[in-house]
Formats: sequence, structure tokens, C-alpha cells
Amino acid sequence: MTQSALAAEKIDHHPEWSNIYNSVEVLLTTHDVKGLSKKDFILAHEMNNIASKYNIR
Ligand code: H2B
Repeated sequence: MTQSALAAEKIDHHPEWSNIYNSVEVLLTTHDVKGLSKKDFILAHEMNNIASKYNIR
């Protein structure tokens, strides 16, 4: 989550997410366009890379 937050800051794009214990739920959307933008896909890709680095599903 910490690494994803840094990735989000880098592209100035902020996920809606919640964290309880060892579980994180993420909703990627772009409020400015009221839907999905390229940044959502970029951040999703980054988050997938981070998750696979730690063997997280
Ligand atoms: N994050 C998300 N998820 N959606 C946005 O529309 C958005 C954002 N807008 N982060 C950004 C910041 C914008 O408000 C600033 C001014 O860049």
C-alpha cells in the first residue's frame, strides 16, 4: 500500500481504497472525467507490478 501510494503521488492520481488488516480494496476512477482515464490504467499496471513483487493477489 505504501509503495502504491508513492506511485499514485508520482502521477498525481489518487485511488479510492480501504485497508483492513492484510486486505486492501482499490477502486480506480477519475473524478475529473467521471469515469476511467489513462491514469487509472497506468496506476492499475503499477499496482499489479508491486503486488507481484511481493507475491500478493
Ligand atoms: N485522482 C483521481 N482518482 N481522480 C481525479 O480526478 C484526480 C486525482 N484529480 N488526483 C487530480 C488529483 C486533480 O484534482 C489534481 C488537480 O491534479
